Amino acid sequence: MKRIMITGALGQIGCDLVTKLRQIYGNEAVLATDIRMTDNDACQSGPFKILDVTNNTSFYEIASEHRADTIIHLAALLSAKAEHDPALAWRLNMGGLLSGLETARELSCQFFTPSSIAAFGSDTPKKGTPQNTLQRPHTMYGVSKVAGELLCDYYFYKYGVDTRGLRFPGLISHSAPPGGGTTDYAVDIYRAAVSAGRYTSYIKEGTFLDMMYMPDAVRSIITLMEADSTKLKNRNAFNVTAMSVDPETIAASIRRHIPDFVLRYEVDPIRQKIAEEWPDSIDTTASREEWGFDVQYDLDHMTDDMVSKLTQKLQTGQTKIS
Ligand code: VAH
Repeated sequence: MKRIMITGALGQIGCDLVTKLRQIYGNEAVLATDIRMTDNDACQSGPFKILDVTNNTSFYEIASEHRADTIIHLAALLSAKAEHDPALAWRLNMGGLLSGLETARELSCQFFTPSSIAAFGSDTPKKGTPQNTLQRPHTMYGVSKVAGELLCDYYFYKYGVDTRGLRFPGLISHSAPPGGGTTDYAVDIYRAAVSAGRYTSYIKEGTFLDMMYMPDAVRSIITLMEADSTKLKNRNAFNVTAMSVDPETIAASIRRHIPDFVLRYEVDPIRQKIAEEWPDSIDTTASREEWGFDVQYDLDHMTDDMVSKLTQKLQTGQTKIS
């Protein structure tokens, strides 16, 4: 990776990934793009372009002008929003992916796009979910993730495009608010705990889901993209996770800092149904063996950092964090 173009740069992963890649490769080497511009650091600290990823011509022209050798394609509609408008989700998630893959093919770029544990369905083994197993999701987001994994495989085998991807769990970050996912509760709970000392969860107690702290997710993308291509057997869909938690386990970790933290429940049936489709805990053997995946944050280490960073933001009035 030398000259990188990122789509969806203002999203939850994009905000942290742009910052990290610019630290490593230099501001000018990392072009951030998104459908809109904001005062976010991704727009201010280096090159930024407005891009509708479903516009194939724009995607190609912007990548070519940047002389990109790597495309990191993050723009997508997440699970809860996708269930609200499945047709839009299909157009954006698959149309944008196809534009990105065609651009990567024509410009000989390396290509990364995330899959998700949402690529598994209710018939998939829930504990220790294997790298290769049944994938029959009943959400539009999950369908687009399975189709995306297969499309990226196709571009590798048909055209030799160096496509790579990770099946991410829920990702937790203090930098960017979540954007329409089902696991967003695991971000909101920290923001609410620090700002108000209480949170009402839309996901039921006992609903265990895989999660990962954003610094580990960003490091995983960079490690995978720099790995030896000849060693990647599962290249577009590596299972990665750091922990399996439910609202109660996160609350217990938060109470190590905020002893009076109160957790209540108002279950959202739509997002609860989505969450119950997903694994409790996935197996990461292939990632560890094929490209050296590891994590630096367990639940308590993540909580320590989240509470510290969000408290700093609250005290300095940096952002409205609740
Ligand atoms: C979502 N955060 O909730 C995303 C993620 C595994 C969940 O793909 O839709």
